[in-house]
Amino acid sequence: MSATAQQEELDERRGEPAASWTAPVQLRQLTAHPDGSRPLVSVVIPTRHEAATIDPFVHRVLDALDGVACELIVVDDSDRDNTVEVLLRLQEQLGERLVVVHRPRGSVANRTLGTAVVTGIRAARGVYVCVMDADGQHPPEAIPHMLVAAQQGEADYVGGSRYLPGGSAQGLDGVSRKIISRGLALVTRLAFVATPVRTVTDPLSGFFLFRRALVDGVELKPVGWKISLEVLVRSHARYLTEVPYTFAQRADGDSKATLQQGLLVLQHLLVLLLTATGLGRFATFALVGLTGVGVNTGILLGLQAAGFDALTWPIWVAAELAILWNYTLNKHVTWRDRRRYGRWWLYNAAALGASVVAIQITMLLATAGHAALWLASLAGIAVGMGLNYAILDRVVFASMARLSILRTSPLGRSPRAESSADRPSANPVARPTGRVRSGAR
Ligand SMILES: Nc1nc2c(ncn2[C@@H]2O[C@H](COP(=O)(O)OP(=O)(O)OP(=O)(O)O)[C@@H](O)[C@H]2O)c(=O)[nH]1
Ligand SMILES: [Mg+2]
Repeated sequence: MSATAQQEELDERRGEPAASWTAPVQLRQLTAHPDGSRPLVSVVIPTRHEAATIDPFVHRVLDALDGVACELIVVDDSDRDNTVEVLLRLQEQLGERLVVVHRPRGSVANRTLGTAVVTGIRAARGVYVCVMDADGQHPPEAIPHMLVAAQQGEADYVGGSRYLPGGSAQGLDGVSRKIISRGLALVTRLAFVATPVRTVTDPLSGFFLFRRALVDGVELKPVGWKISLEVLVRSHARYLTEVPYTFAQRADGDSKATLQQGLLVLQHLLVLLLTATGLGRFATFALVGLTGVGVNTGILLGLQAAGFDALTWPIWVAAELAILWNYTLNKHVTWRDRRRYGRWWLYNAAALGASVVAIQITMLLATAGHAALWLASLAGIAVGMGLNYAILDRVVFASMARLSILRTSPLGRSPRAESSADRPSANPVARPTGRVRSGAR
């Protein structure tokens, strides 16, 4: 199936009642992974002061996944109740199926829900990882449906959605939280409108499932609570779908959600936009271009002041020196992470090509299109700049290896996801041997 057809099918099926993904025979196929050596799914559950809920919840998850090869990884940051003792007792009964990571106060630099989930993801061995809360607000019964959706649609990411037909956010406390939640989901989709995230109805869901290989080699650095967005954006997930679910009332214990967490979502959005989408790189490129305009004009005026005719050889010298200036800055600042790939002659050729296109567009708009000269010129500059950026990013500052992958991968799927999907676990976090691990990161 082609990449587009695959995403089209996922889009068509999105919003279907969860049960329509599931047929008994398909569910049975979930019980084993072909190589038999690792679970099909690792369920990552962060906890903080959930002594009252965690025991029944763990049993509820295991019941929901009856017959599915699974493991549960609970990452606990409690320090004023006995959640960890409850977990230890559970582990005596369940053995390998329950992994407990305890992070006492002071054991890690940044002890938050976000880092707890990342710790759980890194400890996971399953083909898929599912992340969910421990307070009963996310229904474990939906996990098999998510697994089927992931397998049938070959999706990289299956989000639980409160906002698809069939889903509900009824358990969110109060009207204001409901409005804030909807508003933040909308802002997120708009902010990432240039990426597949725009199609996700609930991009900030705390309940989601993804192929573990998707985050192999991807550095996850969540700001605040919204790990689903961190995974979606940093992994550049392409094949996405969602399954509706009802966000229930908290079963027991108390909420740790605060206004500060809500504000952190906005900070997280900004950080992701600037660092993970290329927007920050483009802004730097534009700034460098602006300094280049200054260099060009300065040299031209300087040579004119020295008595040369600016419209003969000085105009070429000024342009070339400005290109050299831009090249140096772009190489050492804008594309500093890929600076070893940039070649001066290729950079020059790209600048020349983009200038020719910009001039042609300006001329076409001003003559055939009868546009005002300033408008035609601005349009030419905008197109030339976009083209120049694209060539620099995709060709001039791209490694030969990346270029050959683009040529040979018909689906255009991420080489990381392709190569590691069925590789045995390269998990850097050692497995615990039946005891609670303390202070793991
Ligand atoms: N490990 C860890 N887990 C946390 C931390 N803060 C919250 N959690 C867990 O993360 C999950 C979500 O926290 P909740 O307080 O339920 O937040 P919420 O679901 O957005 O808010 P409510 O709707 O009010 O329950 C729960 O399982 C918490 O126990 C933390 O700092 N560390
Ligand atoms: Mg909750």
